[in-house]
Amino acid sequence: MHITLVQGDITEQRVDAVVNAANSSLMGGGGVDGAIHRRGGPAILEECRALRASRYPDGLPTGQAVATTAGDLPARWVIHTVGPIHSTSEDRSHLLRSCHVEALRVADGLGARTVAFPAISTGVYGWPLDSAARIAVDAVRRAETSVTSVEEVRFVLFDRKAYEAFESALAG
Ligand code: AR6
Repeated sequence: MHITLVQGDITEQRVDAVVNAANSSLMGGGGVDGAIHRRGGPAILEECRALRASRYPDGLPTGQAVATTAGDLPARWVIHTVGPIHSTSEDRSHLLRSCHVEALRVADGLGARTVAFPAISTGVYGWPLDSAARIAVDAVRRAETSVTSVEEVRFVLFDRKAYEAFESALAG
């Protein structure tokens, strides 16, 4: 499996699956989540509503992942995961790690070969970039050792600062 970095917009990626930094409600929001629903169109929200009505009546728990159609996006699937809100009093890094591992597990189940991740939890959820980048890269590298159909994990970073944080994490 290759880990690659791109500076850009995740909604424009031609990959099998894009990962969404969602919230438990699965009903959309700002940041990556807002962009994915806007560009992907109503089919995504429709499947999210169905998931809430069936598997996740109380919402998708933090650290877990679930797939829907990608609607009008160039990707085939959106894998929604809920990152932890950063806390200075509690270590929630296992939950951020879990987002990456679970999203890859779902990708594997779908047969996805290329998967794009945003910098989960580093926007509205306030996780410091350098720390989030280390956790994300480490989680994906560990998952790499298990049998997986995923050939490329592409981190798609919105700005230069995020790109550089992931670049350092990859080099470390
Ligand atoms: N492509 C790639 N990266 C992006 C894009 C984009 N189109 N837009 C923003 N980013 P955030 P979180 C970057 O806030 O912190 C939502 O309201 C952004 O610069 O999207 O996990 C959800 O509904 C940042 O580095 O996700 C939840 O309520 C990173 O993506 C909550 O925000 C993540 O920022 C989740 O917060």
